[in-house]
Amino acid sequence: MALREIIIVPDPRLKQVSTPVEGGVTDDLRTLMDDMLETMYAAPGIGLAAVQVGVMKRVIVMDLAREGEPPAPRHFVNPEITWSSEETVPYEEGCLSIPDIYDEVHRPARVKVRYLNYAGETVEEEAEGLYAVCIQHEMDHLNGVLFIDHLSRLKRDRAVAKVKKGRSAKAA
Ligand code: K1U
Ligand code: ZN
Repeated sequence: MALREIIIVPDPRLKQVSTPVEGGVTDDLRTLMDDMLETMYAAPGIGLAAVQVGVMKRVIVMDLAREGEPPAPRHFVNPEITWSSEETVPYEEGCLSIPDIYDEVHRPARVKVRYLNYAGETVEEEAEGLYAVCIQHEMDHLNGVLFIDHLSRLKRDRAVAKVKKGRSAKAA
């Protein structure tokens, strides 16, 4: 396994739509997902989309285990949201590609998601709570959408400016 670099706003790759995986779940794809999980745990984070390590494929990893619980890695290849609830809920989101910025986003409270798992099997399940929030945040990444795109233009521009300023201060 290997750590990969997480790309940060305003990297233009974060605004691109990722491409479906063709040919099923291969050993090369499993290596990518292993690397993504290692990178996500090191960050630390609870989810990561392949685009965030510069790979434009429709692949997501996630682990929602709480501190003290055993790891519970999840792998999503070509995920699709097949149903969303009318009811929405707010959640204070963060993003590893927008460091140190957190804000409230409203999203459907429950979704149904269909995807290929690590073994290449098709899974369809209903997500709620943090799982629903996180899968929608990560699916947004696959479509070139960031959580700050759900905020006002003023908040979005301020967030990007703050990240840029932080990075130039670190580089100096
Ligand atoms: O996609 C990402 O950038 C990862 C992001 C996922 C996410 C967080 C919150 C709501 C929706 C999606 C993160 O993991 S940000 C870091 C984070 O939430 C966290 C870090 C350490 C412990 C617990 C949470
Ligand atoms: Zn994110």
